[in-house]
Amino acid sequence: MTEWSGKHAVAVAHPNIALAKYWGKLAQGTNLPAVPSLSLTLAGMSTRTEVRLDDALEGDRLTLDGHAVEGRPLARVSQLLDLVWAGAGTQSGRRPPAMVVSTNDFPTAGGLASSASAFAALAVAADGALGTEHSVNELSSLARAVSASAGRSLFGGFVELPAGVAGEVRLSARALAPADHWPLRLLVAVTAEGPKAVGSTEGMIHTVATSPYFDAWVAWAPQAFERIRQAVLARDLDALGPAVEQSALAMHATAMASDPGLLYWNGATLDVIHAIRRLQGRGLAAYFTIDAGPHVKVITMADQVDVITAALTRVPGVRRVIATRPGGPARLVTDGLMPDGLMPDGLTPAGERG
Ligand code: 2P0
Repeated sequence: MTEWSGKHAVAVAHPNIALAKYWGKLAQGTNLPAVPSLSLTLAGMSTRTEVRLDDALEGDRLTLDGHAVEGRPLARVSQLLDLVWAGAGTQSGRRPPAMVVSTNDFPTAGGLASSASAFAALAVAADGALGTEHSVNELSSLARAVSASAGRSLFGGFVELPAGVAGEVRLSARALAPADHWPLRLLVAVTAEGPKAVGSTEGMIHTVATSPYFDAWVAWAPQAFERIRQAVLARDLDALGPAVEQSALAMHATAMASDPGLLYWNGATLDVIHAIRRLQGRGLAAYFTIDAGPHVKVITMADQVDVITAALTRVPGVRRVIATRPGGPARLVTDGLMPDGLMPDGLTPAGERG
């Protein structure tokens, strides 16, 4: 066994759902968002990723939900491993190849923010295995450079990611308020299985290049972000809900106006929106948001979860409803994959060795 072989770490991270949406990148720089975004990290869904270094490998390997994966997903994994290695500044020589094994307990690549939790978990596990000892802000910036929303999943609770400035290299998300700041509930109405047709990265590039509304979106997004930020700080759901819906609809309107138009919704997506509007008409506090996929996420309070879940379940085309709540940061875990027989479910915060 050579110097690196056998070194490993396992991390868990949660997806996040943007309340104020990110859509579009600056032309220059390392994956810098054109607009500020604000998200909620979700308990109840998670990605678990092991990074195991192996000098005997010819290159990195990736297994996702039990299947070997190559091509672009593997290239992005290698990109983040390289960034974690190089970013430490103290490493010399070639980065050791890694076996990366990742599992999601929710649908992958279907508009449920799987890239966010995937690259957040990978950043933490890579840092643990390579012994690079990055700060959480550095890991957020490195993950952001590969997938912007992943920069937000390094943190728990309510998280903000500023817009980038052309040419800057480091841009990390930051915690706005912890998970226990506000016990919101977020219900995911799953309206399809399988991956979406157009990935977020491609969709954004296409929108920036062809949508006549893109400049208006970039000009408007900061004020929407600020409205949402203030509503979160004030725990004011009556103010938050309409602003969240408008952010999502403005993002989708911008994407739909592309040439050819980008349409992430299916029929059930629209049926759920109308169902939510009817619930609002009955005085219930439930508000929708939609990402780059057909599922609808509904923000509400704990005491309304049962009635809203029942209403969502009655909408034809809704396959199931996943209940989530504000969750914690990406972190190292010690569990059954470790060969040395060390035990189940010890949790340590990001930054500590597992
Ligand atoms: C968001 N989305 O703010 C928005 C809303 C989807 C819709 O961030 O190209 O996978 O990897 O930086 O982070 C999804 O985009 O895109 C996303 P890249 P990412 O949550």
